[in-house]
Amino acid sequence: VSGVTDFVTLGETMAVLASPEIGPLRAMSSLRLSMAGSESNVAIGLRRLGHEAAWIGRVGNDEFGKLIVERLRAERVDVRAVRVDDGAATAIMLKERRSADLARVTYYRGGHAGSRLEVGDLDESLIAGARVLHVTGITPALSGSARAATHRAVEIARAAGIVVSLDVNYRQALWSRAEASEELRPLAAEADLIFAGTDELELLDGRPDAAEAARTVASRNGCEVVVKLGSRGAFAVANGATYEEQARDVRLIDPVGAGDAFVAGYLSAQLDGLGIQERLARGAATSAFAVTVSGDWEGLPTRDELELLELAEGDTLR
Ligand code: KDG
Repeated sequence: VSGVTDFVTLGETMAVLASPEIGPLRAMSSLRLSMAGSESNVAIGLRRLGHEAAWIGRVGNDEFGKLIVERLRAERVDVRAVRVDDGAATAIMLKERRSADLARVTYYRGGHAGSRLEVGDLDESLIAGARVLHVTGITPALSGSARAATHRAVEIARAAGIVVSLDVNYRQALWSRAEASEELRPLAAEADLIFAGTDELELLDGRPDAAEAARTVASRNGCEVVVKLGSRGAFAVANGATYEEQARDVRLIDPVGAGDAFVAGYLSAQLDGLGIQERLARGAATSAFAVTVSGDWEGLPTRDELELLELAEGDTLR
């Protein structure tokens, strides 16, 4: 089956309990309930930009699991391959605004439903029929079965000849740098497109200099490497050339999810057949939208909103 969807991804999505205000969590009298997961954040981003997108994962048979599936459905993400696991609860992520500029995230996710993802959960025809498979370094950190599922998904995608995208997304709460490096190097070798932060590139290549490491990984693996620099923008290396893009100058409210928004923008432009410079520009635009709103994905733009960034500060749309 081909042309089933533009984009497919897999991973763990959690319930989110977020502080509405700045300060330690214990000082709050209420928390905002939502959900997030790096991979489903990207799926929502692509969907809002008008692409088909599917998410594969497990949720618990509980209120949080229902919340996740309902929100994804409301965003029109394809959830046909989502499994409800009776044997474990949906994981939770706490988000604290410890200071105006510092977010702190705590996970309650060891052994929860999402980490029980396994090879049998993969919808092979959905993956093989997509144009892009996107995986992150979070999923293989969750469990042995989630790791095997990640590898199998990549194998299916490679066999079908579709683009394999990997976001390194190192999470120190889940594994050590040494473990991540050992696991992610072979995964990166299978990817056509790698997204990484500067400190994450070091996991794929010992070189401390990001530009040098990006060039080495790109030429060794024969792939495109995109390095996210946060407020300093991003650059990409492909076929020996380097492309740069500045970040948009916006007021930062919540940086969590900026990387996923960037990936969604970049992949959207790629699906539209645009070149690397335009992919970087769309990534910069989508991440600018994401960081100006609290929530990991709530601020992601629709396609017709993209141009709003060009309006002058303080403008009102009438
Ligand atoms: O990139 C943002 C994600 O990290 C967040 O939404 C939750 O998937 C998540 C994680 O593992 O931290």
